[in-house]
Amino acid sequence: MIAFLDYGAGNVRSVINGIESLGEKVKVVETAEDILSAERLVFPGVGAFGSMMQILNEKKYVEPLKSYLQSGRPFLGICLGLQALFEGSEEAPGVKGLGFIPGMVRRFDINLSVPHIGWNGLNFKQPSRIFTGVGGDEKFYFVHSYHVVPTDDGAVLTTTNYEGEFVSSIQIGNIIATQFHPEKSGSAGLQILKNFLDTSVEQVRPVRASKSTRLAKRIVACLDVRATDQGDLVVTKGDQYDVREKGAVRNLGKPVELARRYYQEGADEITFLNITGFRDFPLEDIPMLEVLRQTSENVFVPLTIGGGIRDYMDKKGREYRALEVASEYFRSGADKVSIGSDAVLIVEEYLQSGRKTGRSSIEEISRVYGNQAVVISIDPKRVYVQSADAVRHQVIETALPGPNGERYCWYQCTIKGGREGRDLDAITLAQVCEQLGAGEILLNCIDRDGTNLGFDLELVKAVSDGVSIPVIASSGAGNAEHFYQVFTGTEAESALAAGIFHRREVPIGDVKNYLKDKVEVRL
Ligand code: 1PR
Repeated sequence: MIAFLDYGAGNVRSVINGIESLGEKVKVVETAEDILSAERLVFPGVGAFGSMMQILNEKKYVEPLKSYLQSGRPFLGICLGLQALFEGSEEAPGVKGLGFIPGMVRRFDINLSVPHIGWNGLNFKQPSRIFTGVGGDEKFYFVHSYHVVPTDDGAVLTTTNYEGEFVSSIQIGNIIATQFHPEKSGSAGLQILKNFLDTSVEQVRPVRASKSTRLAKRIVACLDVRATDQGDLVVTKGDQYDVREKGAVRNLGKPVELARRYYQEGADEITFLNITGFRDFPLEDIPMLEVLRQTSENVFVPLTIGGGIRDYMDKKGREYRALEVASEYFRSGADKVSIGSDAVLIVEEYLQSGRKTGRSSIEEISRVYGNQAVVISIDPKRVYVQSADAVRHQVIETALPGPNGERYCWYQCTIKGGREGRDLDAITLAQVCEQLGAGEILLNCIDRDGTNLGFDLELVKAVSDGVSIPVIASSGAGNAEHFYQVFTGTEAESALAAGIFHRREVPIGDVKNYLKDKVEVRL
């Protein structure tokens, strides 16, 4: 039996699913005694250092945890579960960590996008039993803005390169902790979990082919989900957001099955967009929560869910915070939530008042679960103008002239699934959302959606040059070359497709094989 410390953090369900998929049973810690009497303890954490330590103190888990660590029994910390072992963090000045390892947690101070999100490799610094069966060139999934800095290297198990070199895991006897998420790192991650669970496996030190590690460009599979007129929840796909064919909602398959297929085909992430979420009450949208729960049982790559995340009042007049909706999605297996229409309204209000309320969905969810857990889904469309100062929005000069030869355009934001245009441009939206705490931009394009004409490179370039958080290019992918163009022509860290995957026109494997000698990808 594995003792499992769930302090109410984000997506711990996937760690439990990972352990149970390996045939082990988990007992969730409920008392300090459960920690003290544990034989093996797993401590995963997603979110913010400050709120984690606050909860551990409130639950009086700090001293039992320190005693357990001193006992030298098997311990696996994941992400914040690693950072908690240190003395403190720049993320929460003055808040004490467990202090089991001398050193601090520091924010990345680099020119690359922060958070560090995606698949990166490991430089192996000492042998460990968690590496049995690990070849050395595998990539593992990271999602964090802070990294540990031990005062001496004795505890360092692996490092990873991201501009500089940072510590990506530690080992002191049976105490092992990783910054990366084994439960979200596909079969390589499950191997690490399996090794931790089996204390009899031997210590090995894999040898890496290349000198340093590199962050891979991510290929994301997107499932636009909605109910048919008969009420069945299906994956659909729009042509410029129009999902109807001969009046009926296009039905391209069942969400859980398609997500499983894309996992097996090598998708680096899977995104579910509940495209009629703006109409529904997400917490009453049981089918969508069920899709997430079922998917996370056997899909071990990151899951993002979007659609309808906002504060709302239900039929009985009961008020719900977006944070409650997000928490339910995280507990159901999501790693990130995507906010669409609500983000546009929040930014409009911010630009009007010029001040942060601290109560917007972006601010509240990122404060509790960390920036990296909040994605902003943008649904823009091109508006051509005669000159760069024709409108008060951020305008670009375009190489694709308008219907009347216009050489300038801006990207108008929309809400409610492209149904309502707003007086706001996509670049400004992305920049303000970053200031409010968002960790990633999902940049769709209504003009290119479902066209197979390729990504709108000018849009992706304009937005990815304008923010320092990662950008996912989306809409219009028709072949593998389009991915090459967006990864070499813009700063986008990821690229998403839907139609070509649903219609089996270009399998994910073909995209990766095409890219593999050109840009860094996870194979
Ligand atoms: O506004 O917070 O309720 O969220 C609603 C979410 O649903 C938003 O993220 C919005 O992007 C999405 N959405 C709403 N309506 C539609 C629609 O299609 N009618 N789909 C929609 C957005 C865009 C991509 C699509 C790519 C790739 N779909 O996600 O998958 O364009 O497609 P392609 O590769 O086939 O070109 P809220």
